Amino acid sequence: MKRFLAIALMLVSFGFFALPPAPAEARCIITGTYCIHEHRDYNGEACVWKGSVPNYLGQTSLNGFSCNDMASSWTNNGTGPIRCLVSFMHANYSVRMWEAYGDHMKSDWVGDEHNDKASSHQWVRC
Ligand SMILES: [Ca+2]
Repeated sequence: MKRFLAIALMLVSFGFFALPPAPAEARCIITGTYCIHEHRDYNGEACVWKGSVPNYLGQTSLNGFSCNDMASSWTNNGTGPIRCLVSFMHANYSVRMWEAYGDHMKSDWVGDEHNDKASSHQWVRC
């Protein structure tokens, strides 16, 4: 038993039983923000944005990441009458891809056609 405890303590100290990191979604709960996630299912790095962003390139989001041509899933936490959102393939709101509205305020996968392409988004009146 002592040997088992010693081994267990050693494994704990090496981080074998550490909890996995929280999914990126957990960071995307701030009211009034839009999050794009690097991978499917809200995983990987995330960019948290407030307001419309005409060009992700060279822009640092609220949490310090840049996410041009990186979005694979997204979460919209918008509120108020301008809580809906349109995502675009290119800068300056060019070529619509997906929309956040009504009950469709998050997506765990943008689809092959739209993966890693988002470059701007615009908040719109619902
Ligand atoms: Ca793009």
